[in-house]
Amino acid sequence: MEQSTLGERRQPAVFITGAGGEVGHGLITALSGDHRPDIVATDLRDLEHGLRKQCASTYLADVCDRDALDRLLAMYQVKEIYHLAAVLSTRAELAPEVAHQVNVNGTVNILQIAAEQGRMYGEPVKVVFPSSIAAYGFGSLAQKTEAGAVSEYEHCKPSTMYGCNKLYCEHLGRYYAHSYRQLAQDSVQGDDKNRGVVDFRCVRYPGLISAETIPTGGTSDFVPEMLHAAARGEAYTCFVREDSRIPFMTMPEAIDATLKLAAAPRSTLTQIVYNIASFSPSAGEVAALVKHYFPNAVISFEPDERRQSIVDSWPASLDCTAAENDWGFAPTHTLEQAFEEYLVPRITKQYESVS
Ligand code: AKB
Repeated sequence: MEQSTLGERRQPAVFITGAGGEVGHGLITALSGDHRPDIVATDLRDLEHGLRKQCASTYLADVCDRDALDRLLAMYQVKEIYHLAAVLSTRAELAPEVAHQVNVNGTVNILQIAAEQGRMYGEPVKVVFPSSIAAYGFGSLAQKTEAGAVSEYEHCKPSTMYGCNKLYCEHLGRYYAHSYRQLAQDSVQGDDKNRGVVDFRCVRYPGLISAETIPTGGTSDFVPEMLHAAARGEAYTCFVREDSRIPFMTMPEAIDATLKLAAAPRSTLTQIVYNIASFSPSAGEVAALVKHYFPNAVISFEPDERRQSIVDSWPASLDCTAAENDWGFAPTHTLEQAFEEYLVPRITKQYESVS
């Protein structure tokens, strides 16, 4: 059967892996608007009902199981993939080889599927990939402080398995976008900005703060954990020093930026990887704001030296000029605005509704 005929018989779809996670939670809601292809969502565990009903189909699937992914996607013409499935930095240090399996082999599976579908339909499949500030690595706090705001290609010497995984997958995505099977007779090369079989795009997420969900397994979790604990009236012991400083943004800003990159004409993109962030507070500055809004909050600081060293290896702030110039990235909030306009109103409402 002609490939094009085969293609016409399949349902166009947007495929999301790791859909039940924090980013997936916000992305599904943002994507499930009108005039969008059906959402096909997968995760290792069932999605909560509110997310499931926004998807055309949801499946339990492991991104490391290529056969399962092939069977699952055989019914769809995949137009876009948001590959969110990952083992984050802290959890990855407890099981580094498992993290490599999920973070790298899982991503290879997704890129291969995208390449095969891109060849089948004669148009590149868009793969949107969340990398991380974990892709950076500083050898000392002095080096981190001296570097200030870093661009995408400086100081990329990660000290965590998660950071190594994310940096390698950035390079893999560039390969699939521009050099895939470059010596094969039938290869479809990506020229400067078009064609090829995979249209790979990547944002490096900073720490993310959501009013709706609490992260698990990350090393930047101290900020959302601190805020949610205060909103629940629980004491919080912060695992990093008060002066610890890394870039953050709110989850809505991260989702908006991700979709803005996804929607950008490929011809306007001068890079594969883009930094995004909104503010770079210290843990102490966040604690002061939390106490301003939750005066009864009890926050103490007991640094965990090993998790502290991970945070100290990450940049204090990011240079987001490339994202601003290429596809119009712009932060929505300062830290203070984020608390006043989004975090405190939504988190208060959320915990009032459950109390
Ligand atoms: C983590 O802490 O591992 C993640 C990240 C910064 O990518 N939230």
